[in-house]
Amino acid sequence: MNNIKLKIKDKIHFKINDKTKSYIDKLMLSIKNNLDLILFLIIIYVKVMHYGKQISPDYFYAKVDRPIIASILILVSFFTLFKQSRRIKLLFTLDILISLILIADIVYFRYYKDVITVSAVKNVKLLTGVSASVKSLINVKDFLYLIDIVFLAPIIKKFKVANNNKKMFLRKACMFMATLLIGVVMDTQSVYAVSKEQPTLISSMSDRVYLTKMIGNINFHAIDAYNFVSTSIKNSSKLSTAREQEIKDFLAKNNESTGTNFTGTAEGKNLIMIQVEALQGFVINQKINGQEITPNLNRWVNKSMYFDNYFYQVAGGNTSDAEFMSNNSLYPAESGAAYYSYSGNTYSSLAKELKEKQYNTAAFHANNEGFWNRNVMYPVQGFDKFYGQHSFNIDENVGLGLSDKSFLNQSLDKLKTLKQPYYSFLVTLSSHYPYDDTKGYGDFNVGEYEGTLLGNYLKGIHYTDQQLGTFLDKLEKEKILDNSIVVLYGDHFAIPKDNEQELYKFEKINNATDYDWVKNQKVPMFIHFPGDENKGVNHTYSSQMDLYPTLANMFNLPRQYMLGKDILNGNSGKVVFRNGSFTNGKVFYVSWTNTYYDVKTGEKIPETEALKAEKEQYLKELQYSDDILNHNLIKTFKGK
Ligand code: GP9
Ligand code: MN
Repeated sequence: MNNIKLKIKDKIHFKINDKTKSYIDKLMLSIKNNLDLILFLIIIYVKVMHYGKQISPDYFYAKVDRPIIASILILVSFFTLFKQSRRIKLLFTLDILISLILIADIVYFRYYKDVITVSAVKNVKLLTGVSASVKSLINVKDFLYLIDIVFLAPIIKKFKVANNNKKMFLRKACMFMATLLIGVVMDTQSVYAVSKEQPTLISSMSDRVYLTKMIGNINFHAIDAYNFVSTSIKNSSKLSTAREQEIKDFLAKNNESTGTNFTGTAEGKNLIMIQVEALQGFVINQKINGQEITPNLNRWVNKSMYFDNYFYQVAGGNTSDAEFMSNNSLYPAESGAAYYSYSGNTYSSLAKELKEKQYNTAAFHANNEGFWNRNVMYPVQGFDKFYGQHSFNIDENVGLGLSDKSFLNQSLDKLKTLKQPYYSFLVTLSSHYPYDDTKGYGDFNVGEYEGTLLGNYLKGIHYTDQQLGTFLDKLEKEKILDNSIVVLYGDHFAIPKDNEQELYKFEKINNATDYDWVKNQKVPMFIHFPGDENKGVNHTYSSQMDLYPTLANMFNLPRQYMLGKDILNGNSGKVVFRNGSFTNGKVFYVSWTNTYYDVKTGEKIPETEALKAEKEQYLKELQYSDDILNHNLIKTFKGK
């Protein structure tokens, strides 16, 4: 009996062993058949992770391995379709290519604290710093990215490729589908998570290092390449002659002189333009607990021509949109940031036109140079010099980076070295959302707002006001203002829609409507003339789109491609927002509810034929702006 039992056991054991063995054999064969793919996945994963750790030793997004693996799987999937002999060579070449990109990225990061984009490569001649010092930026360790290539080359030569059998095609197709699907699903999940956390980050590419930290280097370059190609296609596709003519006619009409007030009054003078981070209109001439929030700006507002109905119109490009509009009088991009998507275009920017008049032009902003693609866009817009993070001694941080105090002090020293006449464009940083870095400005008493976003903002903007005051006073004392025009304005809102109730409470607005929201989306803007001339308040409804035409008239610059208006001539109160909302100073149209409000009473009013036509006209103008950007029309028009 026992014997029989043993025999049966043996048989089963033998059978299992047989089966396991055949499975193991199959598995081994399958591993051997795909060894190149597996190895590629591991090698590239290690390299991309290593790069990620180098750009962010302090913080590395914990789940980044997921999008990194996903992106490599997508790459790998296409190679499953090739014969192994062919595939090995292709994967090897791709390994070399990715390694070189990683080396370039790491070298670029060392200088710019940023990730390379196609447009940066295209504009490499314009990039200051990195092109001049590539040698000194390269580290011997960087070549470790190529170490596997040295070892793999001889192995690949000797590697025996497994035999292909007839079933191969079907198997290949299944493998391709499976790998691609897994990669795409995993990648989509990661990209979706990023778009949930920061909705505009992917389209605007404002902070590329952060984005790369979240989705990995391969995904970043894939998105960037896709964006570049799609913009290039739009750029090269031709508009119909009729449409081109229509835009040309509109521009000609829109750029006609509307009067001679202030024409040429600033010619030959320096221009010092200061864009202030998150300076929103409601703080001007306001007090909290009996103290002025912005005592210095209030003082300078009184010494200047002050525009108290000046709106910001930024869209997906936020700060960079404010810069873009103020320097070009073109609307922000339909989606994303023009500073990123249209950095390959030709512009007739303020700096460019002033340069034609022998001005020296310089931009100052102490954040890393690649943020908002400034290192590309400043030269494109005609700035000879860009004093970015590398040009400043980062000796004190408040908020996002160098404190406004130190930034403005150091900028003043640099400004004094510029040959006159000059155009200096300064962009501040400290008063950046979420305004919770109280190191520099903790002692301003905001009473009941203590600990709230609005309270923190009041402290933050009070701090920046102090620094701006000191800067402007110094300019005056050192007689720089005798021969300079100073323009100061806020880039965009400070209080986001999420915190609107805090704003309404501060403004003592009960039962707020959309109109209460939109009418608060103003930023201060003033133009200071030598000797405090022309001081006073100008109530014209105006916007960031109007700054360049206004300055063009004052500095006698050609006005050909601007979509805004000269605020000091004519009586138009037109302000058009990127989402199609608009105001003309009498009526305010809110596009997201399709509602018109009477500016004087704040009451809703019905749409009239005239208002409808006006609305449609403004939508048309936004499309003209899009066409100008998408088809690089300024280049076309200039060429003709
Ligand atoms: C970054 C700074 C802030 O350099 O300009 O940009 P924002 O986040 O306000 O658009
Ligand atoms: Mn900003």
